Amino acid sequence: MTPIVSVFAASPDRGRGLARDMAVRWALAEVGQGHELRPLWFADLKTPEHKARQPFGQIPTYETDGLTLFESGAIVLHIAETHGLLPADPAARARAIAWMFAAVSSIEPVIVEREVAVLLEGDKPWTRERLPMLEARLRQRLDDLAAWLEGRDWLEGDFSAGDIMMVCVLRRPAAALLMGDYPALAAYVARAEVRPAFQTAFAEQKARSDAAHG
Ligand code: GTB
Repeated sequence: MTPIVSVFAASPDRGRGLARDMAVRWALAEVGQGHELRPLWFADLKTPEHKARQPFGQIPTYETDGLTLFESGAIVLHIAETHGLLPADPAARARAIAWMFAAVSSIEPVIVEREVAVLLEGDKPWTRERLPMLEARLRQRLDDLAAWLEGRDWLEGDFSAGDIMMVCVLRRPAAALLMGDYPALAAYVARAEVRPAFQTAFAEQKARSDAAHG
């Protein structure tokens, strides 16, 4: 069966490739696996029908041959495992998977915390005091990641699913804003963005967004 990916019918990021279906689309493009889309409006997300696919009523989901999967990281891992987007050597494979977890559990939370403080708590009295601390935490993670990437093209040997997850996280606005201070990270993201599969996935989500938003 051709896999089905649920995506926003009209992505609020207006085609910047920031919604989490981007990682799934990119992984599918890397392995040359076609897919169909299930475009959903916000009102569709919290229906029992969609919550049966995604317990939290979010996108993306992935449906294929008797499997319905949620969580972009788990979906990318499944695609990587079934289509060879991870190293064959078991130790190298485990390291690549570790980087997928690092992206979503060590790097992304400090980015999201900074974004939430500005976007959702910007009017709260404590935000002004918290922001320097949140920025310092984010910079600490970016410092360490930049040090790791020094002299490396990809996180661990060849390009892998770990890079897909990490680059998608680094493209989030709060991190993207700091890339000028991190040339090694900026170069890493740029290297990923010129990959044909990234370009394909980006163009596809942008075309859908342009059509929806006009
Ligand atoms: N942990 C889940 C996963 O990775 O799959 C998180 C999924 C998720 O957050 N989905 C969002 C959603 O469905 C869409 S991506 N939200 C609707 C809801 O919760 O009701 C959200 C998103 C938008 C913009 C950026 N950005 O600007 O960087 C990143 C993510």
